[in-house]
Amino acid sequence: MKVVFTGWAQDCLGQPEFPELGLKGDLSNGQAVFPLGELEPGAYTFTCSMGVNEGVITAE
Ligand SMILES: [Cu+2]
Repeated sequence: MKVVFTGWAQDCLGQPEFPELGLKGDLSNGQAVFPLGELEPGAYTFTCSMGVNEGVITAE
């Protein structure tokens, strides 16, 4: 499984990460690919690099 963020964002928003999974991305090329492997079912938070803005994906 992978998650792909596309677009461009400034400053910390351009460096999304999944802190629980230890994964950091970079949108400077307009795309950040997160190879998530096989996740246990559950909710996983992603944040900006400052950990302020956040969202959640759910693995089922
Ligand atoms: Cu931020």
